[in-house]
Amino acid sequence: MTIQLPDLPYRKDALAPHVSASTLEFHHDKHHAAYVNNTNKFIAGTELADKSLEEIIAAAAKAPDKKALFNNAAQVWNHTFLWNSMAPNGGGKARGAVAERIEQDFKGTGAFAEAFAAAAVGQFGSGWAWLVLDGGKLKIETTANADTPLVHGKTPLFTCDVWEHAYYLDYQNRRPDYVKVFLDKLVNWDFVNANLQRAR
Ligand code: MN3
Repeated sequence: MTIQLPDLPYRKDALAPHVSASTLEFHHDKHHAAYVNNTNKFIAGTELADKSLEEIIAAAAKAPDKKALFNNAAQVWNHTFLWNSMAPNGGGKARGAVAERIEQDFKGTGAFAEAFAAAAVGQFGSGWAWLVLDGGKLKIETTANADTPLVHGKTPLFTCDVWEHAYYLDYQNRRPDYVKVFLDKLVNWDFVNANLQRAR
């Protein structure tokens, strides 16, 4: 079994003008594809060759000599999760079950959006901002580089990629503008609710 590059769940121009077709072309067809290819090279002929992506990530996370495999495999997972975290006509006020949880755990949508943006903008260097379920509570977290809440016993609900390759073509150095648009226009609340439902 080899790890496959999944298709984007929408056309490359579906998120424009918030994320351009050109950004998605580089981000999916070059960056995500490279992580997939590297992962397959690392696992070829090893005991991990027939494992699922999640099993590969878990095994590599525990092995200090498999850091490069971890980085690539986790980035494969994080990017597939990212594509589904965004949707055309997404963003804005949370809907469904997660909306109630945001009210409870963050004292409202406005406070949530402010805290998420501060975390995403404040992540120094490359990484990810996440809404996760941790011990039954919603929390905002950031991870550096390829790190993922999956290996820290938390359930990711959605993520925003804050590596420069995610926004530089459209926003140059203006990460705060990109994060604001991500929250206002892109978050796929149906995906968030499906993840929340599955975690119960
Ligand atoms: Mn990326």
